[in-house]
Formats: sequence, C-alpha cells, structure tokens
Amino acid sequence: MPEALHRLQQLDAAHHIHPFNDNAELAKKGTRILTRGEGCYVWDKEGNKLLDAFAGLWCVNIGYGRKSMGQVAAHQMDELAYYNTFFQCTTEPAIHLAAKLAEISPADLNHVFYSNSGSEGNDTVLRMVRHFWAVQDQPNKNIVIGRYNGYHGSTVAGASLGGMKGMHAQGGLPIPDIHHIEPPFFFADGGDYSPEEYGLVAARRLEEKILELGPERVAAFIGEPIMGAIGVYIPPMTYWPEIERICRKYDILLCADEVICGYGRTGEWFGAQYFGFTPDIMTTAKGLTSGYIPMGAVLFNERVASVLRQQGGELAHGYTYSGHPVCAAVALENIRILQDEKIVETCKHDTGPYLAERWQALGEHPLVGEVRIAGMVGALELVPNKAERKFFADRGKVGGLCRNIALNNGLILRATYDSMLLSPPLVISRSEIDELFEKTWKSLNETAKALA
Ligand code: PXG
Repeated sequence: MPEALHRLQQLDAAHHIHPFNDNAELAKKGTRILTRGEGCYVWDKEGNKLLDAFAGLWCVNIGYGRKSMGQVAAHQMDELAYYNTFFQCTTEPAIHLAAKLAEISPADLNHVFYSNSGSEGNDTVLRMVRHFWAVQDQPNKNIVIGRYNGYHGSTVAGASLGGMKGMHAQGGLPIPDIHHIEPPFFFADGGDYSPEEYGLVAARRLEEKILELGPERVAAFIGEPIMGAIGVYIPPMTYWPEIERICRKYDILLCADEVICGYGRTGEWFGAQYFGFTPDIMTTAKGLTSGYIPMGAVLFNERVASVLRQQGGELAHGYTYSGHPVCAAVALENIRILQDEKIVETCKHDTGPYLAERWQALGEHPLVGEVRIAGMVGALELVPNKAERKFFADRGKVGGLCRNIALNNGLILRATYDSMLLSPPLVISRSEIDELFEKTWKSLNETAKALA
C-alpha cells in the first residue's frame, strides 16, 4: 500500500468518528478515500474508477463535476458569503429559491422553511405539526405516527419519527408521543394478497392505529413515499391514496418525507406525484442541491402555512444557516440544470424505462428473489431459494459480500441486509446502464460462487 494512503488512513482512524460504522472495525480495516468525481463515476486514492450506482448517498442527482455549481458558489461567496434570515432580513438567493420551490412543487405546497439537512427538516416538521394543532386549541392532538423501519434522519426527532429499532436503542428514543405502524413490504409481508390488495391492507394499519389512539390525539402521519434506507420498499400503487383518504377522514396532517424521492428520483419531480397523492407538508434535502452543499427545505401547503402565520405568533424556531445564501444559490443552479437539461423528463420517458428493463432482467439470476424499481431507484432482494419469498437465515451476510464483490468490480451499490440498493445519478446514460447491468450480473455470479 502506498505510504501516503496508509498515513491518511492512520490519521482518519486516530481522529475521525464515522457515522453508521463500527469504528473499531473500520480503524483496523482503513477507510476508502474518495478523491474525484465526474458524471456517474468517482475515483479513490488507490486510483480505482468506480461507477457510483448510489449517487453518493442517494443525492448526487445531476452527477459529479459540474463546474457551474462551484462558479455559482464562488460568486455568491464573493458578493455576500452569509447573512441570516432571522431579524426581518433575507437575501436574494433565499427569496428566489423559495419562489422556485413553490413553482416546481405539487398542488399548493407554496411555503418554504429552510433547514441544512433532511434530519433538521424533520425536526421542523415535528415541531410545526404540533404547533399547528396547539394554536388551534388542540394541544393534545400531538401524536405523530411513522412506520417501523422508516428512516427520517439521525437527530432526536428524526430518529424518533423513524422506526429503526437499532437507532432507538442508542439515546433513549423514541421521544414521547411518537408511534409506529408496520411498513408496506410485500416481499416479506404480502402473504396471499395481490399487491393491490396488500397496499390497502398495509394502509389500513394507519386507520387501526388512529382509532386505537383516538383521532383527537393524532397530529400527523409521516412516511417516505418509497422507503429508502431500509431497502427500497416500493409500496403498491393502492397504498398512498388510501393513506391520504384515511388522513383526510380523521383530519390528520399528511407529511411526505421526500428527502430521497424529491427532485426527480422517481421520474417525477416528487414521489407524491409518482404515487398520486397530495401531502400537506414535504421534507426535502439531498437532491435539492445534488449533495454539492448541505441544504434542506420543508414545504408547507396553504392551510398549514396560513394557520402558522395567522395564529402562530412569533415562530420560535430557526437555524443559523436557514436559507444560507451560498446554499440557496447552489440549489437554484441545481434546479436550473435539472430543468434546462430536462433530466427528470429523460428519466421518466427514456433512461428510466431502459434502466427498469435491464434491472428487471437481473431478476433471472438464481440469487435474486425480487426486483424492485421505480424511476431511478430500485433494489434486488437476494434470497437462498428463488421459489420462496424468504430471507437468508443470517440476514445481511450475503448482501455485504455482494457489495464488496461489486466494489472489486468497479461498482458502488449499497446493501441493506440482503437488498442490493440502486440509486444512480439521474444523468446515467444508456451505455452506463449497460455497464451497470454487466457489473451487477458479474457480481451476482461471483457472490453465488463464493456461497457455493
Ligand atoms: N429522510 C430520509 C427519507 C432520508 O433518506 C433523511 C431523512 C435525513 O437526511 P440527512 O440529510 O439529515 O441525512 C434521510 C437520509 C442509508 C442512509 O443508509 C440514508 C440516509 C442517510 C444516511 C444513510 O441509506 N438518508
């Protein structure tokens, strides 16, 4: 190993605590150090060129290496590197971005509150939905319902709204008045239902939970249109309209966590449009800036925004960097690129269908028990026996093995348990999709061989 690489790994091991890692194990193994990106590819310090089929962490929608993003950031830093949005002030990029988000978002989600990340955005959501009911003399309508294995971030509110038991175990979560229902996961839970029937069955768990808690206690429901981190669970098309019907029936706010789905991931601008429902609140981040700079934006509809405005008094909430001018300028440039290059439309009508065709074809591999795909996000469920909808006994081992084999083949896929997750930059071309297919097929073959 070259001396320079080893030295960097030693420094990293000595001083850097990594998120979502066993840090003791990582320190022994040494981190992979990424140095450069261009389009759908990244290079590491050892000189390996990797096809990034995960877009960094579900976020680099416009691909790496876009010069104009840096130019816009540099220009804004020269003009005005920072000013706050607190004391009756704002900046031009923050104004233009809010207007742009109102333009591209569905329905009347026309009001923006800025955060720095998806987690912070969901902290904002939790506080605002409770405040919304409290100022209307319903302070006890404060319970938020999420889903087990949902992911809404890693802050106290984000991890509480999420339903990851491993996260709840660290730090005494969830905080009070957050409840969870079982997620829609047909592969594991669909039984003898058709997917359409199952979508309704899974959605009606929300109604059962509301009736158990009392509708007068429930402020909101929150869910990712497609559950990403847990394994790209794509619900049947019947699920979200039924969730929406239930929320309307009991007057419960519907919050879509669009942190992964937002800004084109499904071939629509937002996941809610893909599934045909209209949320009251949307959390967005990641694709808002394609990961070039940290930023999040929570969108509120007219009803919620007007109550918060007219009855809410002074909003006792905000972040130093809410609406940061450099981040807002970069987000505007990112959206300009998405629009001018018709990237979302191309995903919907051209590259998305092609990706779906090739990704579906991987379902013929003996290791693959289910193929999931919606636009530019998907998964392969690796199974011991193709004929049965059953997991490996030792969940996660085969997925981890396949991920490492893929890396050796120059391909980045993420594994959650034994689901191989796909979320490439939205600009992936047909020939890059062919390369993705070939490298994935080869990696599946080598995984099967290693198991035999
Ligand atoms: N909501 C959703 C749906 C997410 O996917 C967040 C909120 C939190 O966003 P921030 O910006 O605070 O990280 C996310 C983030 C994984 C993984 O293992 C996924 C995320 C973050 C870290 C790891 O797939 N998603």
